[in-house]
Amino acid sequence: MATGQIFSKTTQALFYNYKQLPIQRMLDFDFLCGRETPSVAGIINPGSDGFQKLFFGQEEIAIPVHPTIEAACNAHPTADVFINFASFRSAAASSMSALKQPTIRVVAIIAEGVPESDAKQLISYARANNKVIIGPATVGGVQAGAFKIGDTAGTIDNIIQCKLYRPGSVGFVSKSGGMSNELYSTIARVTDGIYEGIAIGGDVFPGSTLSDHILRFNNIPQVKMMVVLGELGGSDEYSLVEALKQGKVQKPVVAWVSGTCARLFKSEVQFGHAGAKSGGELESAQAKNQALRDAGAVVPTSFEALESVIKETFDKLVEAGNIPPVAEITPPPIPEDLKTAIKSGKVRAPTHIISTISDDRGEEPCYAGVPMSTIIERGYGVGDVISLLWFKRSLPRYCTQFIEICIMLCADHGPCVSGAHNSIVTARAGKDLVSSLVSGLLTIGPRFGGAIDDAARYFKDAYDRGLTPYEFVEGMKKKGIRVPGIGHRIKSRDNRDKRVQLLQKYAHTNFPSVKYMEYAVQVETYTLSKANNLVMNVDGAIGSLFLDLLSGSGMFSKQEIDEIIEIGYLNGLFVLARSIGLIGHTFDQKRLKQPLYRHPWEDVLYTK
Ligand code: Q5B
Repeated sequence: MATGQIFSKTTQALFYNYKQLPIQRMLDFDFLCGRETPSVAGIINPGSDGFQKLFFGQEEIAIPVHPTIEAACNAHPTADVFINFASFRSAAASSMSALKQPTIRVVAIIAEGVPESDAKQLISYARANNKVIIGPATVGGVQAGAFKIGDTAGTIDNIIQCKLYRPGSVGFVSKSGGMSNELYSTIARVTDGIYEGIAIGGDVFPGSTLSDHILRFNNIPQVKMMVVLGELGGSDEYSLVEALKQGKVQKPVVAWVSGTCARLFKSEVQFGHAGAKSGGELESAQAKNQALRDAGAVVPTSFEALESVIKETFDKLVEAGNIPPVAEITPPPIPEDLKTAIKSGKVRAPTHIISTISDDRGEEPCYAGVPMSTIIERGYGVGDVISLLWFKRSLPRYCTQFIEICIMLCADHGPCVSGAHNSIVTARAGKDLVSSLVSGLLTIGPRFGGAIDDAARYFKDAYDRGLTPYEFVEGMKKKGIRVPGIGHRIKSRDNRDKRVQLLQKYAHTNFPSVKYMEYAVQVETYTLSKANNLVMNVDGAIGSLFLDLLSGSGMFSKQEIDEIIEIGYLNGLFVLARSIGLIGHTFDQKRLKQPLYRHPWEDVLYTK
């Protein structure tokens, strides 16, 4: 066990298990104290490495993350404190591993419930190797103005109120972490504040004892008096009694052992800590308080009187000229996190994204303002969902059914089309679903499946300008543009595309007007007079019929229709539909365990 100071303003720690809040609190404390270097040198997150971004004042810093304790110690040989936020299951093993590192001097174990046999092994190893353990079951400790372990002393507001950003003259040690917060506040009220405060933890076998720290404080010149807060149960306080009796402690010690109320209970009482239970008479708070009083400690008559005896003891030291006045400093303000500041209405910040189609923040997600439950209760289909998310309105059933028919008819067109072929080849190359799907989708474009928007654009323009099919087609030819929506590799006048016929039939029956589609049919009649395969294809049918849907439904203004055509919504129908087939082809190949595809030589014309 160290005999003097264990922390300083340059102490750096390794933090085991990534916990954002306590690390950020340590760094905020550093900034408050005017430290030049962050007190956390590295983080150990078993199995992962990289960096974690945190704030050091206003600056964002990247703290290295290491996969093992050894790696962290090698990377940060001057970091000699190990702050262990492991669970009780792994705290002992990781603490032992840290104690065995030559660079580690102090190990703080936060977990509660570390098995006592493990704790004993850790303690005996630490004592034999002159290392300090704080905990288990502790919040840690603090050297005011220098270094703080994890969550010790709570929020920044509390730290400022307790003046922990600059050193005072009082060494404080307690068992309880929660009560240490209380006492930091009390001590700040009636003295010049804490020099160092340690919570040893409430276990039966603490890694370091109350007397270990009192003896240490005795050797630290800046500590002028000590305050001890013990509790009933165990015999730790008696080693302090012995030290006092043997004259090993020369500075005034104010002490209180809590748990005097245990006598009011008829049976044995166990308080919050594993070690805090009423045992034999000697373990009672009363007996320990009396023993400490007899040994020379200043012991009040009740916990309520503790504050006044701390004040009296401190005032005497001041009067005797033993404590020079502490220079008061104003700590720098810690910049508030944006989230917190926004929440409290102190600041406003521009958003980076604007979204109008869905909202997942409420009790249930909404599509264009329609809650999920309504979508289900009303028996909406995929067409309704598309109409909400793409067109931001509920379209009449005949429209959403048309959308669904488009999706169903375009879901697949066999393994030989460009998209399916790509997905098949990709799946056979051993790639995953998303890669196979995407490689198929990437073939969708002006020739394959992606001619719907252009078909709608050109048909609308030609129809609205009153062009005859002849003027339109020949005009396109002059410009060297193939009429989108016309022509097919295998479909022809005598082998019509059934999908086109089905769509036309549906529209004839359900749409109030099919003027654009009829115009497209006239264009087809003309193109068929040129070549047998210049039939209206599925892209042309959907493109022209969607124009009829948009203009005939009465749900869209002229400006909205122009915008939909301009932006190009309609290829989305083919992309969405064909994804179903491409995923199917990918699964099919994987199910059939097909080997790597290699195109046959015989099928390639090798030429110069
Ligand atoms: N010519 C589709 O061409 C295809 C012409 C034309 C005027 C035209 C072609 C085309 C417009 C784009 C379009 C969607 C490339 C098609 C789809 C989904 C699919 C696919 C599947 C599925 C076929 C021969 C002669 C040439 C050309 C002329 C051809 N098209 N003239 N307007 N539109 N269409 N794409 O058969 O004088 O000899 O030079 O680009 O709408 O993708 O099932 O496979 O569900 O998966 O290769 O249905 O029509 O004809 O290129 O040999 O041309 O006809 O200028 O004239 P082909 P080519 P010339 S549906």
